[in-house]
Amino acid sequence: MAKDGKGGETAGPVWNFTTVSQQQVNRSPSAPSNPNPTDGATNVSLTPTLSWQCSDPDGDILTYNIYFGTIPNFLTLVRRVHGSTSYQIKTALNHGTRYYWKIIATDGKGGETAGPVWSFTTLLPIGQTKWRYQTGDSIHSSPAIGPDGTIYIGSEDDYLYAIKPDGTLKWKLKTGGNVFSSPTVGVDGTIYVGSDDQYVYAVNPNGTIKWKFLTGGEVISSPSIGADGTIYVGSNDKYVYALHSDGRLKWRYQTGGEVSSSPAIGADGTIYVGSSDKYLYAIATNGTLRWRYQTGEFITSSPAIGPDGTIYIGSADRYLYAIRPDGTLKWRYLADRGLYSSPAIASDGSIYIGDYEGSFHAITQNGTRMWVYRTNFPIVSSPAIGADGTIYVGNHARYLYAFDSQGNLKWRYQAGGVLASSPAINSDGTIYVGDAVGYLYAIYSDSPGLTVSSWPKFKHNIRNTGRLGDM
Ligand SMILES: [Ca+2]
Ligand SMILES: [Ca+2]
Repeated sequence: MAKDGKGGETAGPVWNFTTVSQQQVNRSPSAPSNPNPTDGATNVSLTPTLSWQCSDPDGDILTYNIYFGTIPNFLTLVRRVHGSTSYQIKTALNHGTRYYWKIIATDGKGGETAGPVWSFTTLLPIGQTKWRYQTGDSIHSSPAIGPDGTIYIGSEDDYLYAIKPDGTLKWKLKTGGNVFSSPTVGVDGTIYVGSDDQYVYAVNPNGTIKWKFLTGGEVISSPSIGADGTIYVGSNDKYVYALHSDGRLKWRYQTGGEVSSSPAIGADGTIYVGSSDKYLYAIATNGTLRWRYQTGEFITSSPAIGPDGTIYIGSADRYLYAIRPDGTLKWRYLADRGLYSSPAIASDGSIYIGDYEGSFHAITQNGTRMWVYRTNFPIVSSPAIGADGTIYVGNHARYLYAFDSQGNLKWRYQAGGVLASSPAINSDGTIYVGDAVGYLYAIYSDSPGLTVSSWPKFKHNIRNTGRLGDM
């Protein structure tokens, strides 16, 4: 009402308002939460069911817009579901891929709440090819993996190869003969390898020769590296060589036969190596003989060393020998045929080795048989044991086998040629192995690297250093 103080008076209309009750204000849904697969999950199925939790404070039935994709900022609406908090992806996703997803909840009354972006990674195609690289001739050499993930392997096309983790060539270095020898990588990245041209090569990580040392025979043995950087390697001239890291001769020790076995270095620096003269040798770091142990046939197998210092080595006489550090026999185990490959040791101390009959043996620390898997084709590849206990080994039937610790076949991978090369397991689960038609394979596995044991593979570790305790 307005008065002007002069008698004039005009009444306006009556206005009113009502307070709105809280029930009538629409409230937005809560933020979607509790995703499944959980945020950051790995090894997720290729057809996962996505689920989440969400509610509306008003009890509204919610509709969810599902955004999905491989680029977090560019997710696309793939589905709208009403009243349900799950959705199964029916078209298989890609293996080993990280996917991102987000839920936007709407209540049909204008209320809308977006959840955070979640992600998960699908499982890898276990037992399938990641890539393969073809060299010019057969591969009997076993791969070593450098600190940057480069894979080094020799081929009978006379080259040492450096292959990038994506399967492309980094460089190759021509030697004067077949490279049967398996490369070894030093802590500084230097690669050491032997060749049929009778040289031991030290190669810089860029593929240039640092030095080469001439022996008197083919170098099939794989170099091992002592704690002080000394390089130990056998030659078919019957000698075991100790070389300074600059390539000078430190000493050499003459055995009675060709030394294609690769040295294993014990905790005290003792060098253990087999010879075709049937003996296992224990040589002190100064080049003198500590002892030798005679087996019944020639030795091409390379020693593995147990957690208690026991030396395990196979002989062509069909026995796996367990020799105490003082050179006395602990036990011997009879295989089905000659042993030409090398044992590996699991985290519980059990020993694995394959024989030329094709039988793969699991043996306790006491020398008794745990199980045998008969592949029926010769095994000259040495096993590698994964962090999950899976054992990988190749055979002449062109298969790479994956056994569980009970001796059950998990899967097998068929290569193009005989697998005489011994597998290496990278920390990401990729298995590298070469075959007799010249391919280096990268194969997916679910073993996150090597098992923690005293000797999980040929040459002890992925760098092939052959020294107990070396990482
Ligand atoms: Ca609402
Ligand atoms: Ca050749």
